[in-house]
Order: sequence, then C-alpha cells, then structure tokens
Amino acid sequence: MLAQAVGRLGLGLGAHSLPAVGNSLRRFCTDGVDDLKKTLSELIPEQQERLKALKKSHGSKSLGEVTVDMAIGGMRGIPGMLWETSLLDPEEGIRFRGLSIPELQAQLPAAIPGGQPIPEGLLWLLLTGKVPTKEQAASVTEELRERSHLGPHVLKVLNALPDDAHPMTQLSVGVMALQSGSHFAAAYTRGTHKSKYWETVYEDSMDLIAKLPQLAAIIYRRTYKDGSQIQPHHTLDWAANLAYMMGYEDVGCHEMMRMYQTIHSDHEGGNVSAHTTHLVGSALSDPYLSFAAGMNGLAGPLHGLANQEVLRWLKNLTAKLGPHPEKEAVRKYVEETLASGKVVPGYGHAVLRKTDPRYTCQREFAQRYMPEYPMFKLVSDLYEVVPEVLGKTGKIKNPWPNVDAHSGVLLQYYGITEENFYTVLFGVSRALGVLAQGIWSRALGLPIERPKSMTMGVLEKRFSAAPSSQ
Ligand code: NMX
Ligand code: MLT
Repeated sequence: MLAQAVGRLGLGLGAHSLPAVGNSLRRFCTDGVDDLKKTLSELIPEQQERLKALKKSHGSKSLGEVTVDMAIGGMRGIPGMLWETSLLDPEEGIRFRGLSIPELQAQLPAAIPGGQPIPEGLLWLLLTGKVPTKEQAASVTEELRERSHLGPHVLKVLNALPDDAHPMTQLSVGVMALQSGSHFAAAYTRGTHKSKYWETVYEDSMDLIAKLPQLAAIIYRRTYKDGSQIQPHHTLDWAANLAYMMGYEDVGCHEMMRMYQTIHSDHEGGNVSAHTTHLVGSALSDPYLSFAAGMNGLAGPLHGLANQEVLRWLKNLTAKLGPHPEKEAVRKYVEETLASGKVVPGYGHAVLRKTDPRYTCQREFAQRYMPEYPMFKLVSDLYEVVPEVLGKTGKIKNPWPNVDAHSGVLLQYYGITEENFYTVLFGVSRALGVLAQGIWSRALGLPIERPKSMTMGVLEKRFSAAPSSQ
C-alpha cells in the first residue's frame, strides 16, 4: 500500500538528471516540472531588491533598547539577525514561511492519503516560500536520491573513533568527513564572483541533506546493531528511507519519521544550532563546516540533547517508581530533580511561553497511533504535574513542555530504544532549516556576523561610579 501511495506521489517516476551544465553542476527535474534550483534562482533577484529597499528606507531606524540584563543574559530578546525560513511567536509557536504545523499538515504533499507531510515538500517551502505541488515535492525526493551516495571514506573515519563515541560526535565527524566534497570551498578557491556563492552553497546543502539519512543510519547500525548497512529503498521518500536504512520497515514508523523530520527542521534563527550554523557560515565557511558546528551546539543538553535526557530521566523515574506511578509520586520525583540542582528536561524554553506546538503535534500522533502505550500515559501524566511544580519555583519563565518532552516516547514505541541516538535524528531534520537559510544568507549577501562584546568594567563605568580596572 505504501509503495502504491509513493507511486501516486510520483516518486521515482519519469525523473532524470540532465547532463552537467556550464559550471559542471548537475540539474535535476521531473518531466514538465522546474527543479528547485531553477525556481529558487528566479526568486533571488526580487528578494535582493527587497533587502536593498529595506536597508535604504529603514536602515537607520531603531529596533529597541538593549539592557544590561539582555547583554549578560544570553542576548535574550535582542533582535539581531535576519532569518527568512521560519518565525517563532512566544505564545503561538513556530511558523514555517508563515504556516503553522497544522497548516503544514493540511497543505504539504503527503506520502499516504491524509498522512504526514514529506519533508521534501517542507524543504521546497522553506527555500521558495511557496507550497509545492506533489510533482515539485517528488522532484526534490528524486534530487536528494541522486545526491545521496556516501563515499567509503566516511565509514573509515567513523571506524577510527573509539567504540563509545557518542552518536552526535559521530554525526559531527561524519559531516566533516564529507567536507572534502564541498563545491563552495572549491569555487571560492577558484575565485568565483560573490554573486554566485549561493549556487555552490545550494549544491553543498542539497548534497549534505541527501547524505544525512544514510550517515545517520550508518551511525545507528554500527553503534547499536551488527554494523551491516541497509541500502536505501528506491520507492521510499527521504524520511521513510532514514527509518528504513536504520532497520525499521513499519509503515507507522515511516509516518512518524516524516512528522518528526518535518517539525524539528527550523525554529527561527536564534536557537543554538541555527545561530551557530549561521555565524560560522557568515565567515564563508562552507555548509559542511557550518552545519557540523551547529550540530556540536545541538549536542548540548540544554538544546537538542534534551531529547536524550528526557528518556534517561523517564527511565530513571520508572526504575524508581515502577511503570505506572501515582501522580503524587511523580510530583515528588520532579521536586527531587529540582532540589538536586538539575533541570527537568523537556520543559521550559528561552522564547516560548506556552506549550510547544511541536509537543502538541506529537501528542496528537500518539493519541492516534499509540493511545494505550504506558510510556505515552506517563508523559501525559507529567504534563499535568510538571508545569505546576516548575511554576511554584517562581523563576522559570515557561513551565510548559517543549518538543523534546515527547519525541523519545514515539521512537521508543516503534522500537528505536537507544536514546543516545535521538539527537542525531533531530540534527538530520535541523539541516533542512539551517541549510535552506544558509543558501538565502549567501544569496542576499549577508555579511560576516560580529556583535560587540563588553567587559564588566565597561558596563560598571558606564552605569555607576564604581571604580573599574579595565
Ligand atoms: N527545570 C529546572 N529549571 C529550569 C527549567 C527546567 N526545565 N527551565 C528553566 N529553569 C531555570 C533556569 O535554569 C534558570 O535558573 P537559574 O536562574 O538558577 O540559572 C531559571 O529557571 C530561569 O530560566 P528561564 O529564563 O526560564 O529559561 P532559559 O531561557 O534560561 O533556559 C532552557 C531555557 C530551555 C535552557 C531551560 O528551560 C531548560 O534548561 N530546560 C530544560 C532543558 C530542555 O528541555 N532543553 C530543550 C529546549 C528545546 N530544544 O530542543 O532545544
Ligand atoms: C529549537 O528547536 O531550536 C529549540 O526549541 C530551542 C530554541 O528555539 O531556542
């Protein structure tokens, strides 16, 4: 049934790659459908003009005040960068090119009727700002399929790591091993004109997005299985193939992976992984270098690694209290976590002030596919207990769950039980957003990022009479 549905979507039908063109870069298209790069190239001049006009008319206007608290508090709330692919509202959550998650689910092409969007459609949307047709989404699937080959050196590099190297370390190293194939780095060395930077950044970004599922699957199988590789299935889309190459053939698992890869892709520009990718890319480091840097940020427990931490925390909870704990016992466990000076993983957010709509989306998926799963019930109980306990501290600005509070439970249900791998799945998805924006950053000619830092002495001198040493 899935293969038929994928067939209906047009995946793998009538697609071909054209011979190399002038700059020796391949073009991809499905008969009668303009490919993504061509569509993008037509949009770029008008967006360049738009930015020029914005600078000319409003460049000198103020975006507000920066307080000392903001400067020393992680630059929280300082509007300081352009990010076109998504925008976060503290109350409502994320919108991708203006579309909320339910709108994405309603409008983007799906692999099965009424099913989850395929991330290829989201990638088209992120890059062009337009909802793709089924054929356009299918052309992205085909383009990614053609770019997906991983050279044997990647596995050799991974095999040189210690056996207990964390999967996120392997991801970062694996991406760095791919960097030798950077079209952008080669073009820069050749002296390419800056107006053409985006073209090779596009090539690198699409190559990297295409190769990530295979890289992730290799990391998974060499770390947790027998190390044998499963080749991609020619009828499956990008996200379903990721699950398939990891060793999961269940249609429900494939749907979960499409949803998972869609909702984790982008969360505007200020989060650690996006900001890092943007910052490093602004030095004209190529997409491999900048994305690997972003992944090293995603590997932090306050950011993407929180999905691993949630599972560890839940497993400790059930080990201590049993699989069906009373709510009062759960409440005590949360209080103990706080009292021991640790964070409750999966709760809180630097920007959001309500339940993360990515949490809600995953909750709805669980209600549909696994309503009786004990771990889902536990996560639901936590939703009723944790915000109240966190709220009582009086200092936590957002006591509500974020994306990481729910994702691990879905993976556990389908048998992906190795929580140390979870952040890799987050990272594969994040590539869609940060690399799409990276292409636009070069197309718009955004400059090297260089905010101003200060010493405590400078601040003291400016705002008080206190003596300062520097
Ligand atoms: N558990 C315990 N303490 C918390 C939590 C939490 N879940 N959330 C915030 N706090 C504390 C925070 O550590 C800070 O304490 P202190 O003043 O002693 O340093 C205080 O509350 C105020 O923090 P906020 O301003 O509310 O939050 P901030 O913007 O600094 O941090 C997070 C945001 C997401 C880092 C924080 O909420 C957190 O550590 N959450 C748990 C980890 C997590 O789930 N991270 C994943 C975020 C999503 N993602 O995927 O990246
Ligand atoms: C993200 O998806 O990047 C996280 O929710 C963190 C953030 O937005 O700051």
